[in-house]
Amino acid sequence: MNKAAIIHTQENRHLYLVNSNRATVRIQTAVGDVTSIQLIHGDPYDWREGKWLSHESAMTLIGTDGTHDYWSTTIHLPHSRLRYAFKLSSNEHTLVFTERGFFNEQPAHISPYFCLPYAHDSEVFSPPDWVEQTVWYQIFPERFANGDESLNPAQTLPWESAEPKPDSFFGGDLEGIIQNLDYLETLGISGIYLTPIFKAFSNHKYDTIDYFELDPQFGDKQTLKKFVTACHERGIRVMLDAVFNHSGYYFAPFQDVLHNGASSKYADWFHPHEFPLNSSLAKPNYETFAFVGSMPKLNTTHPEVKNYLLKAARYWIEEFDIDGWRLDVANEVDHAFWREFRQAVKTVKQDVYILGEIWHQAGAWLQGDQFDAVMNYPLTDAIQDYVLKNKPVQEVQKSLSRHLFSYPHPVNKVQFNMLGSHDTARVLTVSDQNKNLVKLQYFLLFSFPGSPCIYYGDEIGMSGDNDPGCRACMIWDPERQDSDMYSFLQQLIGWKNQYKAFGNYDALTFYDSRHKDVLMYALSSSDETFVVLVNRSQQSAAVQLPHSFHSKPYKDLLVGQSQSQQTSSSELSVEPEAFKLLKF
Ligand code: ARE
Repeated sequence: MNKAAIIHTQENRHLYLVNSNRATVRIQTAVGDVTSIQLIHGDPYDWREGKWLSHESAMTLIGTDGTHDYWSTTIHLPHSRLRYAFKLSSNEHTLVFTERGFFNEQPAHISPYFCLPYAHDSEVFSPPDWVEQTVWYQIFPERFANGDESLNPAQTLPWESAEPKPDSFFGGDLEGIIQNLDYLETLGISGIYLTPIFKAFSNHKYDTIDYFELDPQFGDKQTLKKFVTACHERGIRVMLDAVFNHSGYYFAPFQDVLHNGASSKYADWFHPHEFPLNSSLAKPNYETFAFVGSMPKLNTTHPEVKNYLLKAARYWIEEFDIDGWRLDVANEVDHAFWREFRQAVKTVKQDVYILGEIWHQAGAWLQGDQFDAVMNYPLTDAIQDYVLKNKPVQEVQKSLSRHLFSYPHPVNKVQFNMLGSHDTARVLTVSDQNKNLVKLQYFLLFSFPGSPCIYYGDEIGMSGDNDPGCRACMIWDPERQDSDMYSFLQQLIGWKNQYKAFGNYDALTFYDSRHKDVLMYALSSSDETFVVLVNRSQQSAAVQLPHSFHSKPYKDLLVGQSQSQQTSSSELSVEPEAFKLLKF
């Protein structure tokens, strides 16, 4: 048995509370090395049965990432306390794995056993319950719709009159979004994420001038209240973008430090390297975002900065009833700040969604004390590895498993899943204008657990290279909108709303399709199971259903609801660049 490959930590990817009396325990073993695992467990003080830790629960092999097999079981905690160990069996022998190493027999003394001391309600990962069923729509406000020309900044260009540049203005505003809420409601989305709308210098507003004022080009606070109310009346949640890692150059406290240097009362609000601060922007002698002189990094460990930003975080919830905060450059702000941030905003609105912008593995922020979710770019990469980069199907399945099993399932169920954003090229562009492959990617996105997001304009077939190309004006001319893509995304949203196992399953199982281009997996929840077959190739693909589904009736959801129950012949053909969604 490969002991070195046996991994169990006290991190929530291996041990988490499902609720105050159920816990999920996971362990990793070298692929193919272990044939069965029994979790030995019990209450550390329960000697009443003459022996303690007297329970054994079989663990289920839930997947593999090619290096490790992943095992899991969920157990009842009658008294909220838990000590446990793993009895691992391979073809040669059985070992008991504990916090203090391996034993040939179950240890007689309690101390080697792993320990979950006490299951507190407050330590159950508890994201807002509305998120897992939410379908988001991301809007870059400057480019969605110009609803009030009187607000146009001086240099505003006519709508769609030019390719966007880093300093272009086209006059998008809140009124323009309000005027198009019918369009969004018809699409079926139930959440809108706006990139920053507070007073700032640029067209992207990530260089904040005032954290308590709207940017005048987007409208006034009355308009924001009207927007949020109109969204809520339609069952649409609203998430704003908080830029707390840095301010803008014209943020008054930074200007004060520029002019008064070390004697400024705001000197410690930032991270100066020396005084006077260099105002040339070219070579900032102070910490910034990404060496960008116009984005001085805020000292979020300073009490005054923390109080100022937390006051802003509460303000937009208290005054405008927003439903979520997307946190910019979240990984470069200290954890202590985010823990206080969570306390502050959840006190004001218990079910506010806290979404961190983190492009890498973010377990350290998702232990329940900071974020509810992160922007799930690693899932985007895995989907595009399969659909666009022709990565071997088995490798894709392994990387998807590695990613999904790096978080507790309750975290996966509320992750913010997207195929692109205002920071990436658009999905139709990276797919070389192949609409079928865009559909496959959006289908995969919606089928995985989490809260999917449509980037504005993707639903009508907009293209665009990376920033600033992906921020073009929304196309409102119906003649130039791809109504087929719009209908397809409506269908995906419909399936997510109708079927619990589509997008928020209890278990996902990958199967070997034995076809180099077909990804095959099952999604199951308590009352329904889907088998998904995706064919990325330009040729039809003949595949066998997994053996456990042979001769079971199913409904092919693409063929239409009227389809009678089909007896599942074990052989199926998947059309080129298409998918099958079979409901068993
Ligand atoms: C401008 C130009 C860009 C230029 C950039 C750097 O437009 O072409 O590359 O300057 O000089 C905002 C604006 C951008 C602007 C930027 C700087 O929206 O248009 O870019 O300010 O002035 C990393 C960070 C991530 C960050 C991205 C951009 O980790 O947090 O870089 N995203 C947020 C926002 C942005 C915003 C800012 C931060 C600044 O979403 O819109 O930019 O407030 C890999 C890495 C990631 C990296 C990612 C993208 O995947 O893993 O860490 O993200 O690439 O580069």
